[in-house]
Amino acid sequence: MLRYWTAGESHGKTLLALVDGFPAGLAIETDSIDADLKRRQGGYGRGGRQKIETDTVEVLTGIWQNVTLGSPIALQVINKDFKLERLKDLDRPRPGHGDLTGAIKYLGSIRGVLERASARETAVRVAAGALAKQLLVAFDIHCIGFVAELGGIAIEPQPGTISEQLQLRDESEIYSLDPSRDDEVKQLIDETGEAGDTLGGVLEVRVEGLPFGLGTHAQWDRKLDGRIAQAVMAVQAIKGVEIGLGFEAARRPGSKVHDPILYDESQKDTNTLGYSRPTNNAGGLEAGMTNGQPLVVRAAKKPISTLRKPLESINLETKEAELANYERSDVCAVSAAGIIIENVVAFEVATALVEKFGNDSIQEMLARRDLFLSMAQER
Ligand code: EPS
Repeated sequence: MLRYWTAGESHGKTLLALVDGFPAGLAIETDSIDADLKRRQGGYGRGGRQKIETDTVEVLTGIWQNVTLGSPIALQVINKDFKLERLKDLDRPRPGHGDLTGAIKYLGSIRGVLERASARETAVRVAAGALAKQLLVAFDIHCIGFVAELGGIAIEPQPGTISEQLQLRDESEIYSLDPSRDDEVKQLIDETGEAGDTLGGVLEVRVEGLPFGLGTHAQWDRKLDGRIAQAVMAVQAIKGVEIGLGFEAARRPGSKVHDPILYDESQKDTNTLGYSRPTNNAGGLEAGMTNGQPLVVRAAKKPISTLRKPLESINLETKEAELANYERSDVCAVSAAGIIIENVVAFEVATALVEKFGNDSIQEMLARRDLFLSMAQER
């Protein structure tokens, strides 16, 4: 079983991810983990914190001479803005953050909840996902996460291969797949920031090169669509997840939803085993299993809840009506969320990959993948 946990507070000493069940024998490049950490810090509309931090990963355990050992891998991203001991508590909870509910649930301070609820923790989720992506690349599986909509502006992705689209995303300050729309979106972010407000958006993740049969129909908690939905929904500020057509599938008749099945023998040796689908409304998943088509996941991110022009709140000490606390924050972290969602989806795909092909060593996994493909071709 491949899994991970994280630890750390937003302004605490450090952030940690403990990745357990990662196969032995994979050469790891920390540079590509760092590249994703840098991307996560970027995107237009970020606040002052990102000028302080320069996130890089430190591998503490589980890798020797750049190669995974099959033992737990501890990843660390140190907080430069470590000041937790000096920080005061808040008294006026911010609507939309965990402040009020957390202080009541734990019978404690707002600070004690917000520090862990903060999206700062996603730095190490990205590190764990970027590690998992290196496992996926060994199977020629590639992922991209991008901004499909920001503050109500839809940005149609330009078509292309994943590597072309990754390049396009790097050209966009919004991390969309159409950099020509950047100015319009940046203007909206600027105007919103000047008004003391914040913006949300819609992220899309695509994963290509998936073999048939990752995940299973056989038990609810092992269905890959369910696992992806949990991982994505568990990212800070995500309020909705769709796979393939998502909610739109509910509005159409079956003939306009389901993807017909075609066969072309010349493609028998590929991951698709020769089966093609003229549409991919299922988003690559049927009955909780990958169906040889690209995985398509979308997520709705709400606007950041720390508003420079705060909403009404209650002072928890006096119970008097007052405006919510304001702490330095971002106007828009939608672009960063595209990177985060890409990495959490990648981790779930890697989890399903090791469930299908084992997780002792990368060599055995690849041999088992080849054996499975040759057996499936004969099916
Ligand atoms: C966050 C508040 C801000 C964000 C933070 C998430 O941090 P700070 O209070 O230090 O300004 O910038 O995100 C990050 C620090 C990050 O690295 O993504 C929050 O309250 O959720």
